[in-house]
Amino acid sequence: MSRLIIFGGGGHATVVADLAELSNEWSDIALVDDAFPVKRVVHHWPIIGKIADAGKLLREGDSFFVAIGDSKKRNELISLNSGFGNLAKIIHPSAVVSRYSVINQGVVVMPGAVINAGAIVSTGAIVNTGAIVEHDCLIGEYSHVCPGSSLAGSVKVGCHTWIGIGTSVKQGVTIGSNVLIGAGSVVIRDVPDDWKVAGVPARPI
Ligand code: JB2
Repeated sequence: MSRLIIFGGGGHATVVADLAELSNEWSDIALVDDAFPVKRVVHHWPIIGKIADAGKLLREGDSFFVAIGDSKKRNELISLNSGFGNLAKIIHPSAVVSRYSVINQGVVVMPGAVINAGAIVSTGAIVNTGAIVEHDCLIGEYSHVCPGSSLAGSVKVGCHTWIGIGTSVKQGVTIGSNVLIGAGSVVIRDVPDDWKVAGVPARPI
């Protein structure tokens, strides 16, 4: 079993460390965060250095995971550190993940999420608590499906897109990259890159 170093010390890192501990896949779990050395512990997990020092702290065989909600930062840190350690993926034991789906490295799948057959979740994406990713969906790199959101079959989501909490997306809809979908939206039409939409049905804001 290898050591897991989690980047970040905020809410997301706490949840990810908890999940990683439950999985029993790693011998030790430690964090790196810019709050070091002022802050040295999150619950019982030690903070062992700053994020910029991670390259020096990662030893051969270590795994790492970037647990920072900001997708651009997550992207930057995964790219910077992939030469130093093995990028992990973390799946909560209560998530239902089809053996016919593909979950890439750097992805976290939170408690109670469902990912059905044929779905692809790309590097660095977050499938948050209780989210549903139906058959043949594609979640692009570093996108975030927030808690309780439901994507019906064959929905395509680009990269760095944020699907706000409790959103529903109709079957077959394509959502672009760098899109923000407001909380509680119902998306029934395609959404181009860089748009911000919200409401029922979702409209540009
Ligand atoms: O450039 C940076 C950065 N560098 C280090 N931008 C941001 N936003 N954060 C950075 N950090 C570290 O990430 C900070 O030192 C801090 O420890 C952590 C951000 O913590 P925070 O609690 O603000 O957010 P989060 O990323 O843990 O959680 C966000 O994303 C989750 C997915 C929140 O929106 C959560 O509510 C959400 N569940």
